[in-house]
This record gives sequence, structure tokens and C-alpha cells, in this order.
Amino acid sequence: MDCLFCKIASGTIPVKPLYEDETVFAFADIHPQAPVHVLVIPKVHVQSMAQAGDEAMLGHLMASAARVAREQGLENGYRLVLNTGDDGGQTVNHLHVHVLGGRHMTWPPG
Ligand code: DGP
Repeated sequence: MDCLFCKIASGTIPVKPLYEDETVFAFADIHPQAPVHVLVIPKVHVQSMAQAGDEAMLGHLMASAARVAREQGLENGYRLVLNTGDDGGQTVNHLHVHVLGGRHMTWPPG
């Protein structure tokens, strides 16, 4: 399967890990939208939240995102984003959590 984030998670495309364990991988977003912008992905290929059925994996993914936020020093708050499908603005079809922080977030999103 030709999936960019599978290649990053497997090391085929080398990127600096900001957090990694057996099931998740975290790395800096190439187009940062905030001073801290990290992507946390499952190593297994799941297209999006719409296809995600493994609740243990999802729980660990979210806990890992919170861990990354803590390790990045975002004690004043942060935003977790899961763009899902075309209307959700998803551009890479491998499930990923955006961890955004280091500035005050506004609402509503675009
Ligand atoms: P989304 O629009 O939610 O599917 O977010 C995809 C994100 O992936 C987007 O913020 C840019 C990021 N991205 C795309 N290609 C690469 C890449 O090759 N390396 C890294 N580090 N990030 C990428």
C-alpha cells in the first residue's frame, strides 16, 4: 500500500520521532499551524476515524497525544484535532491526531 504515514511509521521515510512505542509514532508536522504542531499516528494503517474500530488503539492514541502535549511543555493548554474525510479536511488518509499548542487557539475553526 502506498501510504505516506505508513512509510514514516516504518522508518522507510526517516523523520525524527518525538514519541514512539510499539503502536504509535509522533513527529513534527511539515506545515506547522502553531509553535507546537505534532502528528500522532497509529503504526497500523487505519484510514480515518470513520474506519477506526479498535477502541484500545484509539484510547492509546489519545493518551499518547496527551503525553506528547505534556512532553512539549503545553501546560497552558492545547488542541487535539482529527480531520476526518473530505468534509473534515483530511488530506492524508492515515489516521492522525494533530497536537497544536504554544499559542491561543480561536473558535470556530475554518
Ligand atoms: P490532515 O489535513 O488532517 O490530513 O493533515 C495532514 C498533515 O500532514 C498536514 O498538516 C501536513 C502533514 N504532512 C503532509 N505530508 C507530510 C510529510 O511528508 N511529513 C510531515 N512531517 N508532515 C506531513
